[in-house]
Amino acid sequence: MTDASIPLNASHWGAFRAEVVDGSIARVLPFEHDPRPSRMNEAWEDMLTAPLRIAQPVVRKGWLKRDGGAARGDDTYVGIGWDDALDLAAAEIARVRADYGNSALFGGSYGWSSAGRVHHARTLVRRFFASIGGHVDQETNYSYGAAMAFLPRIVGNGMIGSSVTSLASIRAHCDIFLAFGGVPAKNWEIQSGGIGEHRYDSFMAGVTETTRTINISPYRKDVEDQFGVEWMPVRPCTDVALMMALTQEVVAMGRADLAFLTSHTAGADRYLAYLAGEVDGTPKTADWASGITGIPAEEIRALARDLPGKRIMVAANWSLQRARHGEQPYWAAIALASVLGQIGLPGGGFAFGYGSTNGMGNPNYRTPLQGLPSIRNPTGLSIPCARLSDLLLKPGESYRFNGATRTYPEIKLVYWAGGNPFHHHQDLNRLRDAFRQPETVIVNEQYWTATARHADIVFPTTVTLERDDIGGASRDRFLLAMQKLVEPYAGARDDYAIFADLAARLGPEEAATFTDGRSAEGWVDWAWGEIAGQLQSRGIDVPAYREFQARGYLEMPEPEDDFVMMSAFRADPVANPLSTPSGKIELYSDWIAEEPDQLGHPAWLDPEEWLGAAGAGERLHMLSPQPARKLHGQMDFSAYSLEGKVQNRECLRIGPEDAAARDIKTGDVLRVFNDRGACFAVAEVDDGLMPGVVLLPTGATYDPDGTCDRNSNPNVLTRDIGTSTLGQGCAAQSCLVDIERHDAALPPLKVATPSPIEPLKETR
Ligand SMILES: Nc1nc2c(c(=O)[nH]1)N[C@H]1C(S)=C(S)[C@@H](COP(=O)(O)OP(=O)(O)OC[C@H]3O[C@@H](n4cnc5c(=O)[nH]c(N)nc54)[C@H](O)[C@@H]3O)O[C@H]1N2
Ligand SMILES: Nc1nc2c(c(=O)[nH]1)N[C@H]1C(S)=C(S)[C@@H](COP(=O)(O)OP(=O)(O)OC[C@H]3O[C@@H](n4cnc5c(=O)[nH]c(N)nc54)[C@H](O)[C@@H]3O)O[C@H]1N2
Ligand SMILES: [Mo]
Repeated sequence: MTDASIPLNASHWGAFRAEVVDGSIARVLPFEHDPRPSRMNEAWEDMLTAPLRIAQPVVRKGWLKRDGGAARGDDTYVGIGWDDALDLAAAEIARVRADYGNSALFGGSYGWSSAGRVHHARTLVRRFFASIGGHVDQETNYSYGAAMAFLPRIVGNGMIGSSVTSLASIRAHCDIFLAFGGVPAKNWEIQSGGIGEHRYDSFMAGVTETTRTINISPYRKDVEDQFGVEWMPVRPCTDVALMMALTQEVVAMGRADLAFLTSHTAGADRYLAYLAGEVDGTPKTADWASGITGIPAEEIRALARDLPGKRIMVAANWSLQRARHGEQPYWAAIALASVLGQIGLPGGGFAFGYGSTNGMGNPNYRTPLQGLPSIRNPTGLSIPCARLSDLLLKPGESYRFNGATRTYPEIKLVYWAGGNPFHHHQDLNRLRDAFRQPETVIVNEQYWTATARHADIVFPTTVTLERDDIGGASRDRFLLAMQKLVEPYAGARDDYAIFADLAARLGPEEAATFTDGRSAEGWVDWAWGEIAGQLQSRGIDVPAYREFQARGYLEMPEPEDDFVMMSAFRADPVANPLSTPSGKIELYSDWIAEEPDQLGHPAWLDPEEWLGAAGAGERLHMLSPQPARKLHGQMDFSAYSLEGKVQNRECLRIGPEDAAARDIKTGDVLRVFNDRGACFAVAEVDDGLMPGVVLLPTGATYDPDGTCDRNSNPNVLTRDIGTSTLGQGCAAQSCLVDIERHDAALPPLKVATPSPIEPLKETR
């Protein structure tokens, strides 16, 4: 039993209580109200004192000698005191700002950082740069960037994120739940901001209780076996063809909901003409889709026959759109739900992300959260986040994004805090070249990540157990107190203190704008005041902050739980139009038709790297899903993460036929490669995988030796290209690889130990 008097803290993988004895963690206990706590909490002890924790500010030797970035990623560091480090960094920011202007400063800092809202690193980076005249920022995200950019024109705002039709509505009304990408349990270990309750079991039990559920995915285990759902294996990046064929078969049966198409959609005639083959001579039939998806045509026809007249939820994970032309399966899902007349009905329609993160389908508790207020970026400049390498490699070049043409500014200084681009970006060897372009790279990190190893100045930062904060998520029942439990490790300081000290060195006005006269503790008090005000206006009793902290959490009242996406629009599309150009669901969009690679309606557009590609030959389609034992690259070094590895390398799942064809068995060391790079992994033969597809999760720390990663980071293999000019999202899932057994010894990992650091005196 968890003792509720032990202090509480929280992370993106859950709340927990931690007992501290003599300044170090003796025990980590699950939060008493969490029905399925994550084992990732076991990593906390390693995270506090890991050998990879950064102990002091450091500067790269080559940078001190003005090497122009040549040795970035391969260099030695020198230790330096805080005052000197802050002086160096502030002087460099001031120099770049004076010589080139604020548009030469990049402070994108995409990344998940930690759960607390006050110490949210990315918010602090943005606030810092806004306080000193602005910077180049990043917009959209890696999770569902393609959807963020284009969905507003198709179905209006607010259709991506957590506002999906509730589980209660699905349980009560849905007949068939089409789960494109499944509902993997491991993704439900995570929820941004902090989790009180992991609800995977109740979600899946609720859906499957009354509803026929079909896991449409290359991987059977994208739904836990215990729920006994049907499995329809589909080749990666081809869901759009299946969705179009289902739509066309329903239309051909005379079962399309023409009344709904007329009253609630625009451009249906053009899409239906395309499906009928009137645009390119190819009707998008089950037989046509079979050749693309690998699903027998009769199975597609049988499923199409089952759909009309029933309540259907077309659910797709975010993974489907992290692929070349990832906009298309989402648009085709919306079109399928439209042709079936399901949108806005209880338990029906479309929704994105039920399988992507904890709490999807939860009621909206409106759990209030408050970080530091943002300040408008004076330059107004940003890039779609996944165009990072292009930004650094192609200054002055123009590109299309979201219906407009933009130009990449020339970046001289990169500042990152709270994210790990050498974990998250595609084609890491290209990113390594890109990171050698700027004059200076500054990183705030807790650990010697691959990104810290590519910086010129590294500031060691605290982890959540070393500071007070407030966490939670709007669709979680608990507002969570995050209590400081231990003093900061070695020389680590809060990001807030680092930015406040840098701002002070850049000028009094800068400092005043950044801090607004508050310390970090002052901001926590302020945030609590804001939160308390919001709760009191809803008639909720709020304790004083200290009392909240002592209890560890505040429980939100149970709200109404019958949310149905787009129900008001369904009921009266004239009174409640969508925020699209036509006010309706756009199945044809003039705006999209103007892009050179688009047809203006959902379409099968060649994803280039997929199993049906000309020249795919014997290559395998590598998917790089989210890792089960960690959050992205975080905790890669923890015992819990290592327990899932073999020989310190990540396991690559491969189907029995593909393994046999390559003489591979479980436990064999593999070299995975393509013309962008190579890495190592250990085979795990898995009967849940369809032929031709392998899974290598993200998260292993990039450890480059030329273009080969000594470790298992799939992003040395993925392609660095936008989903399309619409969304410019991350297209990691469109990736072909070769695999061979590697019988020679594995190279030792350099990233298993901290970067080499020398005392400063040797270089000055
Ligand atoms: N191939 C492939 N690549 C992908 C994906 C994929 O599916 N396939 N998925 C993509 C997706 S959806 C995402 S969201 C990204 C995730 O990519 P990231 O969000 O960049 O990954 P994290 O490892 O969570 O990086 C957060 C970093 O912040 C540090 N950190 C934590 N707390 C703090 C703090 O308080 N202060 C500071 N300064 N640092 C802190 C952590 O140590 C960690 O290194 O990856 C993307 N990349
Ligand atoms: N444990 C854990 N959970 C996480 C995270 C983590 O780091 N660790 N990260 C969180 C974050 S930031 C995000 S954005 C979400 C991401 O949520 P998702 O993007 O939904 O997650 P993925 O794990 O990339 O993919 C889920 C499944 O989709 C299937 N899939 C991939 N491509 C295709 C395709 O083309 N068609 C079909 N039908 N299926 C496909 C794969 O089999 C994969 O197992 O996960 C969150 N949850
Ligand atoms: Mo994400």
